[in-house]
Amino acid sequence: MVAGESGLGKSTLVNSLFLTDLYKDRKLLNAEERIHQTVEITKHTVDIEEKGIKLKLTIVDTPGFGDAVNNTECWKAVTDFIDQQFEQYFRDESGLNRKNIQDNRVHCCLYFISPFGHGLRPVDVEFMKALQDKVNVVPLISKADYLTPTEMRKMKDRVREEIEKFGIKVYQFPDCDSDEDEEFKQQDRELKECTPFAVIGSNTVVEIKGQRVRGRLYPWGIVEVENQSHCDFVKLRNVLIRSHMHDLKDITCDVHYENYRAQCIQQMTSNLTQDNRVESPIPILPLSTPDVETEKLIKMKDDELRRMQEMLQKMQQQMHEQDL
Ligand SMILES: Nc1nc2c(ncn2[C@@H]2O[C@H](COP(=O)(O)OP(=O)(O)O)[C@@H](O)[C@H]2O)c(=O)[nH]1
Ligand SMILES: [Mg+2]
Repeated sequence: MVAGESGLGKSTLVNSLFLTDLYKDRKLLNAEERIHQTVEITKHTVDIEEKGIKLKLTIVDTPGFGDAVNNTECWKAVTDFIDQQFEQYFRDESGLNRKNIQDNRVHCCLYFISPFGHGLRPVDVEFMKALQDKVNVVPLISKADYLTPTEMRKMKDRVREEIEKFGIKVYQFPDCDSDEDEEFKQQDRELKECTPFAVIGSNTVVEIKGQRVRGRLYPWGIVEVENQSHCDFVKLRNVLIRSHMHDLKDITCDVHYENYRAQCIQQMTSNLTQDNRVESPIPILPLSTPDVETEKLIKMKDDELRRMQEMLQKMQQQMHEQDL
């Protein structure tokens, strides 16, 4: 998923990242084919092949904030969308056809930071905080071609410091195993030092020395999306679909989804313990069939309730006898 302010190049980057094949045989996109402003959450599914393994990747593009006059809670549509995917998964998991669940949970959110400012803005801090317990947040500095290498280094340092200062939980690249070879460890170190990744997106293919590459053509030269000395695009793509894809999925499943699931079960049980004659203010999730664990929890709560009622009756009886 991509999120962040409008106009930072989210849709363009998504195109550059995964939709390459769509444009394989074309030279330059004409005006009508250029990306339009994103006005609603849209999903694209692409088939990619990585080392002979076929993957179905879903990309969720979100309309950027900043176009509206009031940006209060501008992350709501995005966090709601993430919750909806968890809810669907929770229902499917509790249903009969548990083996064939389609996993639409959001495994990663690329959060775009503007290269024009001085680090994070308050809205960035709030947006990322709203996301941090629901999804793996990977912050990116967009439109890297706007900054010189020195400016970019400063910007990265600043964003890293502010993430720390404001206590924002972004995706943590896992430590690499101590038995890995030195070259791998070095690459891993470089990767971590490079964060937050600076990226450049482009929908156009330009020709450099007879080779067609994705790039941006300026009067003074060409910026190449996949040139590692121009930006971190290649690193980002590797992280997402090669090196860290499994980790992103694992964290989603073990941490973010578990959080959601625990909250759901808590809500369900608190609904059940309320007097059932009184209409519950929080609607119980209309699950098709509760799974074994949920049923166990419900039974436990029922037993507890029964015990409490018995105790209450006994106490009342004792009080009554004392009165007599
Ligand atoms: N200089 C520069 N411009 C970019 C880059 N990526 C996108 N743009 C341009 O920024 C504008 C907004 O891009 P878009 O992808 O629609 O942004 P979104 O609103 O975040 O989805 C378009 O004119 C793009 O061509 C980039 O990396 N560098
Ligand atoms: Mg867009």
